[in-house]
Amino acid sequence: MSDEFSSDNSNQTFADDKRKVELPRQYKVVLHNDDYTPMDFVIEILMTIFKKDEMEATRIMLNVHNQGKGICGVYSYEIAETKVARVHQRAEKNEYPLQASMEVE
Ligand code: TYC
Repeated sequence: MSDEFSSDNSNQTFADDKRKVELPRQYKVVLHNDDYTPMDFVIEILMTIFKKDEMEATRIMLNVHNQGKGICGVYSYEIAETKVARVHQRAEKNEYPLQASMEVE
């Protein structure tokens, strides 16, 4: 064996290998402000779906409230998509207009 499939793991084998390693894309989940969703509900969403502690959840919620939108986390495509869907499901169930979206990091 002569190339990357070699079982020789010495660094020399790979020292001049400049081939690019492509990392999977990451996606920001963005929360959007509105005039109707209660602050406490948004904090609850950030704590349960985005695993933030109460201080961080409050900080993110107030940032979204004041700036119009804000990042609540960065994830792989599938995880980001699932979190956006969970936000919308829970908002709809409670009849709030809360919106989330995803953007390429
Ligand atoms: N603006 C809302 C209020 O005053 C609170 C809010 C914060 C709503 C963040 C959505 O993503 C949001 N009740």
